[in-house]
Amino acid sequence: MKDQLTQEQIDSYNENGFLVIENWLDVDELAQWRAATDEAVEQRLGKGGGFGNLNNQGDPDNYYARVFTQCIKLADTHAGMHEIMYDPRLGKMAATLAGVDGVRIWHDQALIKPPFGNPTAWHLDNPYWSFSSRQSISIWVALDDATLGNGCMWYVPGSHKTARYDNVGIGQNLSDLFKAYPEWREIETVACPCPAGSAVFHNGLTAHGAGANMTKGFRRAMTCAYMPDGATFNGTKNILPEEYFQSLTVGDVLNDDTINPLIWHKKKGRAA
Ligand SMILES: O=C(O)CCC(=O)C(=O)O
Ligand SMILES: [Fe+2]
Repeated sequence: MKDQLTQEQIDSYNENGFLVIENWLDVDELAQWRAATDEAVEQRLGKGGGFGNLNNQGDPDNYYARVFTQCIKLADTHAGMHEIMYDPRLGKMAATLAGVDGVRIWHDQALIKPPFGNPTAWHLDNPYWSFSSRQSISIWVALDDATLGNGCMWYVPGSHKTARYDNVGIGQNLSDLFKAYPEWREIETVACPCPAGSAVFHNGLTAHGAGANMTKGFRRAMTCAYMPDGATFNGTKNILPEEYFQSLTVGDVLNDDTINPLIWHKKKGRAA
């Protein structure tokens, strides 16, 4: 794993709101990530896989179900995925790029764009979540070559700097986000095709989307979203368990290690 970041990469992330690290995983690591993802997704979608509400395949014919198969919090139900996601090297890279002292896992998620899958409409991530931070960050790891033809990631560079908390759902209109941010229509978008095993990091306020999958193959990605340690509850439920959600007051620090494990902290090292 290419886990060392250069100042140039950090500067580029800060400037653009995203960063591609090609061939981030070596061949063996990629095989491990693929195997864990395939198995964890298969378990989750299968009968009795638990966490039934944490995938979007309830009606496989609806539009969103054909954007990608989305399975959330796989590290909670699959030991191999737990090992991958709790690797403090991921947390250190995320914290270093985000410029924060420590990060907690918000949620992991597999995003598998099927053959001939729908595009992923332009959107922001952080407004979906239960905390608001201009330094939230996600890692998106290509498990297949991500190409212009099968739905690689696209970004509006620099949009994280001017994003407000207005957002749109990932619906059928690719362009809805630009109704809220007409000023972004003037910015040249950037495509991020990359070989399998590459990592793409993005800020939770950077506008992004992905094209349709025009090919007969799958475009698999395994991702994880991170919350800066110390972030506070904003009133949104998102993935919080009902009981915990009910116990919170806006402004409370989201520091329950069972729900949002601290995977790396500058002072504490690996805390979870
Ligand atoms: O994989 C995709 O199509 C979209 C990914 C995405 O929106 C994300 O990782 O935040
Ligand atoms: Fe996203």
